[in-house]
Amino acid sequence: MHEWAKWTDVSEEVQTAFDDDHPVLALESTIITHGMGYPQNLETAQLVEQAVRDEGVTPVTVAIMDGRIKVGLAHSELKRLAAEGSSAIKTSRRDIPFVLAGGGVGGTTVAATMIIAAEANIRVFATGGIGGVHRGAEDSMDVSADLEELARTDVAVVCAGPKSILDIGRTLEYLETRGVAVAGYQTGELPAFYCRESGYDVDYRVNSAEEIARAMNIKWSLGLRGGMIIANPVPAEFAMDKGRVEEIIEQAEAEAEEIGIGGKNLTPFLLQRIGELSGGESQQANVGLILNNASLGAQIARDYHSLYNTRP
Ligand code: PSU
Ligand code: MN
Repeated sequence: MHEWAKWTDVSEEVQTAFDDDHPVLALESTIITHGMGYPQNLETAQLVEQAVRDEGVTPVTVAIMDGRIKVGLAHSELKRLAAEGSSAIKTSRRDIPFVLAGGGVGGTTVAATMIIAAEANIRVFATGGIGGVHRGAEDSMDVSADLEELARTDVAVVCAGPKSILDIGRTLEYLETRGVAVAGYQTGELPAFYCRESGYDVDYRVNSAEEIARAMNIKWSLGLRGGMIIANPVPAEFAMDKGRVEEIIEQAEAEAEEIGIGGKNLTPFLLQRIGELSGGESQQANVGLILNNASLGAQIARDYHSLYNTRP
């Protein structure tokens, strides 16, 4: 028997949702610790949680604090995590045991959040962007652990598509190989985070939260392990110009290479430089799309829960 309960604290709000058989939506925390600066990260995290509650769903922000896995954070904990920022450990699958053993604080990535959500029997998770195959991965072999997690862990992930710091074509090929479908929410074209278009098709266009919930249920009731990606385009009013995004990303990539940034530091470095180089425009887009994903994620969580209610 595994001992998740021994290492996990469930917040009061989330425990009440579990007890009352209320729908829940998982949220990650690397975006809080490494994705934005303080206090914008705290404000965004609170707005995201509120957007989920507004849909009648309980938000479950996942993190590690003082060597404990947190399934849901109290307000004071969320504040502490946000203030900790990048001095918290960016925690993916490989990091979980060491962050717990060291008694530290960790912002959980998409991969780690999926693992913890699945253990808590939470099937839907919303975030901004996922990791993927980095540009130049044919040399660096930098492929995010998020993609492997999507292949093995039963959680549906709502995001705004892969950010173009990634090699989008190779990311899609990798996902296809590992059996992970990419569904576009009300679009046939894969969105690319800051932009609504990427030039790539999604595997399936889905038009409603209920359609996604049905596909999730069929997948897992057939024993087809793993997650799926629901790509939700950034709202038009926050979308950035594709040419400008491309210029900024190329500059950020060149700087990363020059300074020799790699491994787990690459994604946070690129995100920070994009924010600086875009003069705040990217942050606005980031907040807009995350809120949009939180609402859609909550609708999917609600439909999946009301149709297939899987909590024991
Ligand atoms: N991409 C984004 N925003 C993010 C991340 C990725 O557009 O905040 C974060 C997520 O937490 C994701 C992680 O799981 O970075 C991936 O890091 P890496 O590429 O090192 O696997
Ligand atoms: Mn990486």
